[in-house]
Amino acid sequence: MAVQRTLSIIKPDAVAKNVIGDIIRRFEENGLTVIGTNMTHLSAAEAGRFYAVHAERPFYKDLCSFMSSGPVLAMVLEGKNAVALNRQLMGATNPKEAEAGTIRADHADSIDANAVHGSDSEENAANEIAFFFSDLDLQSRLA
Ligand code: IDP
Ligand code: MG
Repeated sequence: MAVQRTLSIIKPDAVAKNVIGDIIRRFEENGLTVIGTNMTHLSAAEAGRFYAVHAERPFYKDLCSFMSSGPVLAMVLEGKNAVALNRQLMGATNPKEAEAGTIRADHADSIDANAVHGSDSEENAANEIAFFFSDLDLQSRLA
């Protein structure tokens, strides 16, 4: 398994619940390393740019409004198979379908307010990381 980087976002609902530490603990205990963090409050236009791939979906406007409703914590995670591993730790998009013990099963209230974002491919991860970070912001700690 190759070492990869992926983007995680702790969404406004989970930041408001003060569970940043619990979410990061799950990443670290499962072999992922946090190599960059950026807490920011996106404007609706910035959220719209980040989620441009969903522009035609019926939930796009609500998604942009939710993602700009409060601060988020964007993070770059590094580790073996990081893209799929992060998705596995997150659980399904709809928390009602998320496997027990996943971040969304434990912290998400609905398909809208679902606690975390995670890149879904290595290619999207590279683009999403570049949205929030410059290379100079990342501190790889590979042996
Ligand atoms: P993902 O976050 O698990 O990758 P995506 O399909 O990429 O899920 O959708 C992006 C985000 O858009 C979801 O996390 C969720 O917040 C929102 N979303 C997706 N599908 C729906 C829906 O059917 N209704 C409302 N919001 C949705
Ligand atoms: Mg997605």
